[in-house]
Amino acid sequence: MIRPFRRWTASLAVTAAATLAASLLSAPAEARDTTAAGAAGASATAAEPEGPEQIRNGTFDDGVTTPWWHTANIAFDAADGRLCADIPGGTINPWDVIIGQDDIPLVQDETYAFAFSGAADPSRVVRALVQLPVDPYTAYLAANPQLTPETTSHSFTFTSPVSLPNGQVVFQLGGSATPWRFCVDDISLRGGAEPEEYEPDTGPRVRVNQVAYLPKGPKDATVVTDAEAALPWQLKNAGGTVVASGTSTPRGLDASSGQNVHSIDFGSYTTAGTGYTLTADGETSRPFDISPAAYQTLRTDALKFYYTQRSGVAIRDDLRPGYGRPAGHVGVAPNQGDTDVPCQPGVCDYRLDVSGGWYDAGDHGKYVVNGGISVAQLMSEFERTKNAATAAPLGDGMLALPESGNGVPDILDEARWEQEFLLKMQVPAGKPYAGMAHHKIHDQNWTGLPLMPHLDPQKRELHPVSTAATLNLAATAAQAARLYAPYDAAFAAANLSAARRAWAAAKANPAILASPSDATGGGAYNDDNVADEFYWAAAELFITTGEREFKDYVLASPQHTADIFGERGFDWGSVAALGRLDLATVPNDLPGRADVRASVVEGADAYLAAVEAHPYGTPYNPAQYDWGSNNLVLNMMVVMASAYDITGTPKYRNGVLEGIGYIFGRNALNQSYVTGYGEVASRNQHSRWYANQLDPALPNPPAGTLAGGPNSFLQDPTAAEKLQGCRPQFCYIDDIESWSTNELTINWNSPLAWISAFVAGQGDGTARAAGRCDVTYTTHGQWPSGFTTQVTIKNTGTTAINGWSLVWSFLGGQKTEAPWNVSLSQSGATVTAKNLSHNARIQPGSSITFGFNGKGGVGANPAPDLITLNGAACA
Ligand code: 9MR
Repeated sequence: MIRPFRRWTASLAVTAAATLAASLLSAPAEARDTTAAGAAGASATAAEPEGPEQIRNGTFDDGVTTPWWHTANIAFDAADGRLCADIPGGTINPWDVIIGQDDIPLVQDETYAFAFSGAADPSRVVRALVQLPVDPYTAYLAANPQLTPETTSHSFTFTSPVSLPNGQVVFQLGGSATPWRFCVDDISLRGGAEPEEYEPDTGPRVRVNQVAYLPKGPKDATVVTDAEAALPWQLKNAGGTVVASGTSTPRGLDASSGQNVHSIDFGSYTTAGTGYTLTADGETSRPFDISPAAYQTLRTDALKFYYTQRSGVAIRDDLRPGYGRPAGHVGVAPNQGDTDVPCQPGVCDYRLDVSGGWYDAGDHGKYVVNGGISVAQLMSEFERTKNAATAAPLGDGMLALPESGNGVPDILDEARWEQEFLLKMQVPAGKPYAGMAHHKIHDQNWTGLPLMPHLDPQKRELHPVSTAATLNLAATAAQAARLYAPYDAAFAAANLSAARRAWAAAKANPAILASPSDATGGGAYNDDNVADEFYWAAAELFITTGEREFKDYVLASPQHTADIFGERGFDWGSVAALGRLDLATVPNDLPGRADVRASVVEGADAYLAAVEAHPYGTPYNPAQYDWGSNNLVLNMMVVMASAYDITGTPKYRNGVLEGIGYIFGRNALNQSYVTGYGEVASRNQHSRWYANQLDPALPNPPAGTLAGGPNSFLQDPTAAEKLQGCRPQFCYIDDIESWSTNELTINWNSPLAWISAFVAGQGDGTARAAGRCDVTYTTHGQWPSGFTTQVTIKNTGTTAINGWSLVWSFLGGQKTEAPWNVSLSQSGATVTAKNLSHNARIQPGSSITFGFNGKGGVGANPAPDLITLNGAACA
């Protein structure tokens, strides 16, 4: 995976309908053209106000065009130190062709001078606007200067009737029957207040996990101080009584924050309670709990996030009070999709119904590669409940979904919403590239904020197929085939067939890469290395089917043995870890599986060492933080948690419990990155419909929404303006306009959900009890319609077992029948075996044996990794 950094994304483009509304509704404050060269015959008086310059890059001196954006029907360049574009003929309205700049602050009652020099060849009248960036696009200045082949200067003054952080300057250039060329230079908007220097409020210098520590888990904090020597600290309960004290450990200068810091370990204090504070160096931390309770709600909130991201269906206010909204993109005007979507011109000659799925993020786009990792992580969160000793059940009814009560675990209902969309993105049989998946579907042009999904008037388009998207489909469909088999055999079979078709198509087209420049109206999600996607898909297909072709591919792939747990974790573009983790944690018969499991533990060792080395306890410590750094932190914790599931060794679990502190407030900004969790938390994530910061009538993101997190590359204008020179941990701002540091996405909430379920499963943090049983589970015969299995339980403890209940899960759709020496019941893939009266008692050192016939299951039928006896895991 190699991804470009420093990409400026044009976040907005006005729409024809909305701009029409603006031009009808609004009257400019003043639009007097004081044209220097006299093209319009006006006087050459210079415009009045002399305030600070509000336009960024108005002179194009460096030959760069950022942060200017344009509609998709033109290209522009600044090669000769001014901005020029060939404007096509044949458009109808002025707003059919636009060049603009966003995020221009306007201050109410301030007077501004807007000026530029421009040329049109042949001559044209253009529209120059300073306006509200969203419907109703109110114009505060609307001018119609005439431009000629000879460059002329134009200036205008107006008084802003509003204060706005995100005003917009646009040149509307459409409406000409014939083509012409437009050039502009020295664009200036002077006036208003000097932009305030941004200084984050980081509160007290003692930094804690503001959400909660587990009573029996590790408890670490960080204090920012000039002191070189150890400092005394005190832990106080809600009543202010000191309940523990000690001294800090000086940690020196932390490069990720530029701060001199000490760490504090108060893990020996284990009493549950709320409202604790930690005091050191004269500063008192924000309050926190010592309790597992918050993680019980977070594990559901982090998953509930997905229902409100759903496209193609009305969000019910009774299920999410305050978040109900009409169905988005179901073909009801002004929406144009997604029930009958064409391809981009020249890409295909058919249309697809690609309605449904989740919106990717704060935009209305839907992208297969990002949907892929998201749905995979949700499915893996569920699959973990079948295979991990400390996973709490994820049942039906826990997420308040429309599907709640249907007998299927809610997390699978939610994941299915996306998986069904991914299946729809596959090219139908008989068409070119049949079996491949379209990379993405999104608006033709970027839309502005706020914009409810059902109000998006943009044309929706399918973009070309890609090998990466196709392999995402193969991997998730293969995983879905085994997980949904107990609940819906037809859906499982459809997934397996789609996965096989996708795999074959990807093998036949192994290098169709998404273009990095395909980023108008939606993200590019380009990835020029798909070896990891091939590996992930082969791993899932092998786990589900057990078939030779996939086993051979996995074993031959260099990805299988490569060190894939690097210092930047993994994410949507580097997915080998998804395959490796599933091969390690989901039962399968791969030769050398012990080495696969060992490789995960080795990766976890490196992350654990990084947690311990970092004074803020994060495993993520590159010199520069990436876009979505919080999801990288959380994915590293998935590796540590998996090592705990594999080994049962408490240090890996403790690494996770310490590492989450960084996400929940033990960081340089002293804030939690999860809405609704922690005393001070992100709440203005970039989103077109949770845009409360721009429109108080709209909500903030729901509780349990993760923010992208610090991004050293400052890839949006707000970050670039406010965070220049930031140390990595400071490269974040809780501002809705900062999409490169503060967006929300489906693939960032998925590791949050996974990890909060892991933490919730740890109860109060007491290390899990070792079982006193040794179980052998042997499938003696396997034939097309069934199998026969024998199970022996040996009591390895020192006292008699008197009555037993043994629990394990099948990989897929297997069902038990014809038991002997045992009473069996099954829910989904999970079987509970109970003793009969004659074999209830097992003496120390003795064994009992029972068996059953089974049927069903379309593929592999491995022995389970996890069998519990009376609640404790057997060896
Ligand atoms: O998460 C993506 C990040 O890894 C990329 O560096 C970045 C630039 O291509 O794009 C991010 O994804 C955004 C996508 O392009 C559009 N939807 C919102 C995504 C999150 O910001």
